Amino acid sequence: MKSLPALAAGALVLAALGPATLVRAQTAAPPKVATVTIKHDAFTPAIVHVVAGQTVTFVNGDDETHTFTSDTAAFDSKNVDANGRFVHTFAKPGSYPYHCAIHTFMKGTVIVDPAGASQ
Ligand SMILES: [Cu+2]
Repeated sequence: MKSLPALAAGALVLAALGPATLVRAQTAAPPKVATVTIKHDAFTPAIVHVVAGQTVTFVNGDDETHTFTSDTAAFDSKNVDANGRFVHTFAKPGSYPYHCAIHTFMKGTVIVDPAGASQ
């Protein structure tokens, strides 16, 4: 029965931190990798938030070729075949709209927040 004291200690730590602290902890340590997946001619999620310096993995989950092409020439995957992927690291904060060069109705946006932002 060694797990019982460990569980109790964990519960005590959670109780001591409180909900506000938990939210701050999540903000300070965002996921290191964000993923956008194409399904049925749509970027999912259409809008993804990352922090400057983070890498976004773009996955073509369709059975046809697509591209991940920045509207402002910030990046361009060129053709990505079915089940292929493209990786880009967003160093600078800003809003990065992009589209598929083959199916121009496909649109998405990567929003890059400043690193260490308190929000
Ligand atoms: Cu496409």
